[in-house]
Amino acid sequence: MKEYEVYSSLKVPKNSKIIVRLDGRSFHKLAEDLNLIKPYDENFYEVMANVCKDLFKEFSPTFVYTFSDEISLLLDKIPFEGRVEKINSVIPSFTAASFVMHYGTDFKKPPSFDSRIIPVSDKDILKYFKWRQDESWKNCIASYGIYFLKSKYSNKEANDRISGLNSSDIHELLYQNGINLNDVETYKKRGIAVYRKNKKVVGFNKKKNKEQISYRTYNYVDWEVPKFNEEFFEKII
Ligand SMILES: Nc1nc2c(ncn2[C@@H]2O[C@H](COP(=O)(O)OP(=O)(O)O)[C@@H](O)[C@H]2O)c(=O)[nH]1
Ligand SMILES: [Mg+2]
Repeated sequence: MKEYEVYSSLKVPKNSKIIVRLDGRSFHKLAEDLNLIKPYDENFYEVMANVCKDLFKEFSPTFVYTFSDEISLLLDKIPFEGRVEKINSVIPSFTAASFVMHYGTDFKKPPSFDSRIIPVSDKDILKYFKWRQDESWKNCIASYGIYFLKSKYSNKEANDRISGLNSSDIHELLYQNGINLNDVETYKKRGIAVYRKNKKVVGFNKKKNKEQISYRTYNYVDWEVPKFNEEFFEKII
């Protein structure tokens, strides 16, 4: 029967880094069920950041990035010998389980995440994460925009109005009404990243009878990421 498992030999390209992107399934519904605060629920973001930390510990990616209900993992060391079925099943199920554990509440329905694999060359990495960060910013504008319009109009009217506006129109509309998006917290605009950092450790060398400095790596959750640029990624990758 083993020969019926026709997809089991499908593998990611050899010698290529990959990005795995996970996205919460029907999280607009889950947001309603859990009464998530609009436009941004800080606890939800805390939970997603903790899920990223779990992913970091389990799969040793080089970089993890999250905003809204999505997470991207940059993997240098490819797990499961590159088997697509394994990567696209174990990582999203681990993610959903971690999400439930950190949320610590009763769910109306079990949450799930979809998963896709994107092989990338080194020059694509910055391009990819800039693309997702641009989406984070667009999402920020749209979320504040619809939140504001729904505070003034019916849901239908608010939806109709926002569909005729592009991001800069919404930004301007909010600004005219005293909401300056430049002042909102960085993570809402630019997302959250997890990566390795060096920590300076000052110890004492008894033999030499003097202080000794060493460096230890640790997993850092960055709530204040800059606009992604080459310099930022040079330090990480
Ligand atoms: N209220 C609230 N909802 C959120 C927050 N973050 C994500 N969401 C919801 O999650 C959805 C994610 O978008 P998308 O993946 O396109 O929708 P999906 O197909 O329903 O998962 C958003 O449309 C919101 O409804 C948050 O901080 N607060
Ligand atoms: Mg989703």
